[in-house]
Amino acid sequence: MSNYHIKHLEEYYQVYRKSVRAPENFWEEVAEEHFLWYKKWDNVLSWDFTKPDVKWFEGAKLNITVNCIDRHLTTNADKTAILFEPNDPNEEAESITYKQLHERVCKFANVLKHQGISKGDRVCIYLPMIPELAVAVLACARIGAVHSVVFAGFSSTALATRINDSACKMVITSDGSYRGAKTIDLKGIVDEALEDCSCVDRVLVVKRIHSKIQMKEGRDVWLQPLLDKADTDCKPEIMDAEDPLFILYTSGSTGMPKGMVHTTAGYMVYTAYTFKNVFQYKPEDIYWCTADIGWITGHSYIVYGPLANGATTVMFEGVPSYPDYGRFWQIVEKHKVNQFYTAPTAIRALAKEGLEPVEKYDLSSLKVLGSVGEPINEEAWHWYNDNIGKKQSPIVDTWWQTETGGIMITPIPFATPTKPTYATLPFPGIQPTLMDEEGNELKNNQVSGRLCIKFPWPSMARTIWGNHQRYKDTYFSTYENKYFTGDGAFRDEVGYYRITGRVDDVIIVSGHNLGTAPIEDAINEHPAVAESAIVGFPHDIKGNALYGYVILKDVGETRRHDNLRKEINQIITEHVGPIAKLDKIQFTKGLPKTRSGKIMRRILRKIACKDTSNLGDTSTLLNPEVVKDIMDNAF
Ligand code: 7RM
Repeated sequence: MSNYHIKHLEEYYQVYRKSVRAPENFWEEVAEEHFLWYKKWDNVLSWDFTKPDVKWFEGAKLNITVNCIDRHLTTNADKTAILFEPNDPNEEAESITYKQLHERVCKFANVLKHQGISKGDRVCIYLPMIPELAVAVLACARIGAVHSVVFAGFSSTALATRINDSACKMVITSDGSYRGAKTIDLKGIVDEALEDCSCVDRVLVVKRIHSKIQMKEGRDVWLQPLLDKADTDCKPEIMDAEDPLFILYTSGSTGMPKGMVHTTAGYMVYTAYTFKNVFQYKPEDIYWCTADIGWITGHSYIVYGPLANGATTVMFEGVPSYPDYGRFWQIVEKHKVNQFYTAPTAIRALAKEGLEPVEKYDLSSLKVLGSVGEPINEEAWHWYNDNIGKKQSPIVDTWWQTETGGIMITPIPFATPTKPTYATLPFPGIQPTLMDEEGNELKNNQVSGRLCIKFPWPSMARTIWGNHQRYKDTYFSTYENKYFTGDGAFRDEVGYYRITGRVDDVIIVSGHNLGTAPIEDAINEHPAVAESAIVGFPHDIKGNALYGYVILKDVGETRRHDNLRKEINQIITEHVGPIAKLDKIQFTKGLPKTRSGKIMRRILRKIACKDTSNLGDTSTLLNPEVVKDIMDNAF
C-alpha cells in the first residue's frame, strides 16, 4: 500500500495511526518515494519546541525547481504546467507546458544572476497574477535566492516595511495591473515605497498594461530585453534541506508584520503530499485555486504543491465579478476544471448574486471543491455543495496557516465523510490538541479550546525573519512544548474539528488576516485622532468587517464627522491597504480599559456585534461609565 494516495476512511485511520506512531519513518517513506534528491538526509527529524528549533531531512541536498519542473520533462514535457486565464475574457488564455516553464524559469534565473542576485539574497516580488509571478518565484528558487512575495494589493508603506525588514536587494514588479475594469499603478506604488528603502538597487519591470511609467535611471530596467538575451539553461543551485526557500509576511497582533521563514525540503515534501491527497489529483486533471500567489495558499497550492505533482494549475488574473458574476463558472466550463479551491468570502459574494450566473455554465467537470481562509458558515457551505458541486463533489474545508506552510486539518475527499462547518480530521502526521486557558490539555471529545499542535511537521515555519525571540513568544510560549495556532476550535463526538476563529487580535476580513495594531497605528496618525480601537463584527459577505472606535483630540472638533471618516479610511488605505478600510467609525469620548491600561476589546466587540445583553465580567474596568456612553451612541 502506498501511503501517498488515501482512498478510504479505514485507510486514512491506518495511515494516520502509522504517522503518529512513527513520524520519522512515515515522512521518510514519503520523501524517499516521490522526490529527486542530490543527496539523501542523514537525519529525518530533530526538534526542540523550547528553543524552538526544528530540522527536517538534515543533510539532504536538493533543488525544489528540479522537483517541480525538470523531473517532469522526461515524461510530461508537453503537458500544460500553468494555464493562465487573463483578467479580460476576450484576451486569449495562455498554456505554458513544462518544457516552456523550464525555459522561462531558467532564463529568468539567469537574468537574476546577471543582475547580481546570488544564493541567500532576498528578492521582493510585487506582481499581479500573471505567469511572470510564478516564473519569478521559481527563478529565485532555482538559484537559491529567498523570495518575498508581497501581495500586490498592499500599499506603498506596507511594501516598504516588508522590503526593509528582510533587506531585499531587488524588487520585481510590473508597470501596472488589471483588476476587473480598473488598472492599478503598481510601479508608482513601488517608486513611492523605495523612497524609504536604501537596500534595493535594482527594479525589474514586467510590461503588462503598457502604461506610461517613470523608470529611474541606474535602478529600473525592463525585464523583457534581459530575458531575450538570457541563456535557456540554468544549472540549479544545490540547496541544503534547511536552507530558506522564502519569506512570507503575515500580520501579527502587534505592529510589525511577521516574516515567516520556510525552508526547502520539508516544505516541498509536505505541500506535494498534501496537494495530492487533499485534492485527489489525477494526472489528467485540471486544478484551479483562485487565491493570489501573494498569500501562502498561492505559494503552496498554486505553485509548489501542484507543480511538484506534475499537475496542470490554473492561474487567474482577474476577479470573480468581472465582467460579471459568472466569471468563475465560465472559467470552470472553459477549462473543464476538476478541482476548484476558493475562499468562503468569494462563495458568499457569489451566492448573493443568485443562481442565474451559475446555471449558464456546465460545471460537470468538477470533482472536488475546496475552501480555505476562514470558517465557512453553514449557509455558504450548502450553497457551494448544492449549486456548484451538485451534491456530487465533496467539499474539503482545509484549515491551515501561513505559519504551517500546508494544509493541517481537512477531509480526504471520498474517504472522510464531510460535515458542514467542520474541517474534520488532522492530515497524517499532524497531532492537534485543544487546551484550556489554564494550560490543561482537553483530552475528551465534545470540548472547545485553543488549538495547538503537539508534534512538528515538515512544512512548519522555522522562524520569523530577524526575530527568533518573537517566533518563540508568539507560538511556543503560551503552552509548554506546543505550537499555539491562535485559533479556537471545537472537537465533536467523533473527533472532528470545527475551527471557531481567532482568539487574538487578528481579524479575518474577506479571508485576509488583519492585525488590529497596524490599523490603529495608521488611524492614530491622523492629526485629529487621540486614540482608537478596532474590532470585527459579522458581515454577510466579508465574514467580518471592521468597526473602529475613535477618540478625537479635540472633543469640540468642528469638521463634520463624515469628512473625518473619509480621511481616516484614506490614511488606512495608504498605510495598510484598502482591504483594511473601516465599515463603521464611531467617535467616542473614551474606551473601556482595564486598570493595567489594556483596552477591553471583548466589550467593544460585543457592542459592535449588537450583543450587549451580557457584557461579561466588567469588574476590572477602570471607567465603567464610558461603556454606557458607547452603547448609547453605537450604530
Ligand atoms: C491558509 C490561510 C490563517 C488563519 C487561521 C484561521 C483562518 C484558515 C480556515 C480558517 C476556519 C478554515 N493562511 N483559517 N483556514 N478558519 N476554517 N478552513 O488562510 O495565514 O492567511 O490565515 O485563517 O484563523 O489561523 S493565513
